[in-house]
Amino acid sequence: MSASATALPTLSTKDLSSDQEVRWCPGCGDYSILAQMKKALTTVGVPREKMAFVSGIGCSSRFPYYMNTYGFHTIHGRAPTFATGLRLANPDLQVWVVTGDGDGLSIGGNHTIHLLRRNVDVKVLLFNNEIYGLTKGQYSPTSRPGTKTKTSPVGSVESPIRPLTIALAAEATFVARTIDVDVQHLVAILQRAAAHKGTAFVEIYQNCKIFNDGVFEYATDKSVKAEHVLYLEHGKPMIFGKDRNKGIRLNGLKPEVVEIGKDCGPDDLLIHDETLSEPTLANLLSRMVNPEFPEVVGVLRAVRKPTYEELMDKQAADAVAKKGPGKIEDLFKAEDTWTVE
Ligand SMILES: Cc1ncc(C[n+]2csc(CCOP(=O)(O)OP(=O)(O)O)c2C)c(N)n1
Ligand code: SF4
Repeated sequence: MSASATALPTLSTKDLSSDQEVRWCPGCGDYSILAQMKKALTTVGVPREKMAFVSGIGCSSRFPYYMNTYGFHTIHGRAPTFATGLRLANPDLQVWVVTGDGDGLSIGGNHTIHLLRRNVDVKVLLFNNEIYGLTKGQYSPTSRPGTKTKTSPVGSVESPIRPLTIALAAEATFVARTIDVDVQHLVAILQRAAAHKGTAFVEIYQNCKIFNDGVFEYATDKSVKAEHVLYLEHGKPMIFGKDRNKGIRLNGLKPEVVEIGKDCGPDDLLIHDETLSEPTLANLLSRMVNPEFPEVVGVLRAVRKPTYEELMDKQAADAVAKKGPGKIEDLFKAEDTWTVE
């Protein structure tokens, strides 16, 4: 094989930028995610004509217009379904879904869950701003209790969905969280998602400057974030805090915040293992919510299981091996037909 046949394509962020004018509000967190996505994709070794972005409806769902790749702006909540068909029909495409908390967890919650349980090789980026941005600020399934909006003027009384807990309940094989303004972390997580074989689910905390400004300030403000964010690292103890003196210990089935040197030694802390096939620990991490706990960012779970495509290909190959190639006419004329009289 010649060297040129094996060389990986070299892309610049400019190659990945479309000629469309970006129409998000000034200061929207979506700008950073777009910029980091382009950076991440320059390193994954996939030509841009082999990448496709699929979205539903929402501000976040304008994303495909701004990428110089294939893109599909589809119907509200249905991006996972389009992405599944696209990927199954085009096994050499790298397929990304970009969705919002309303699009992916409210109208499209069902579709998201079924993509995850099937483990189709698609990467889902859920931009979580805890609000409906495009429709001008109604509360969403991830809004905190007490969130005041036009549709909840005296505060929402609903329990918010935890996106990562939902993904783990659907047995997702790659589950991660990152933050729009944490640029290096965001790039690294996008690269990990790109490399994962199977459905990757990434929740990105995204600031909606206009309708929910500062909702993740505890996790983004440099003066306080160390106390509220725990960076997960595979094989490392769970430590956080400005002085790196706090950690997470397991007390029976409950995680608890402890002070190192006062409540316990460093060896008593939980060690992060993203490869556990049993998702209970990842589930506990996904349920840690500010202010009681630091919120985790990083990869909660990364396991390899057969993808939907692999299972489908094997099933077809087994059927051909057992019964021969078969013909469509034989299928139509098969005995299992009914006559409606
Ligand atoms: C069938 C249908 N129902 C409702 C709407 C109105 N609608 C458009 S976008 C949206 C939610 C957007 O919120 P989110 O997914 O969180 O995205 P964001 O705009 O915050 O990025 C809704 C309810 C629609 N376009 N179509
Ligand atoms: S409404 Fe919010 S999410 Fe939508 S573009 Fe503006 S800042 Fe971004």
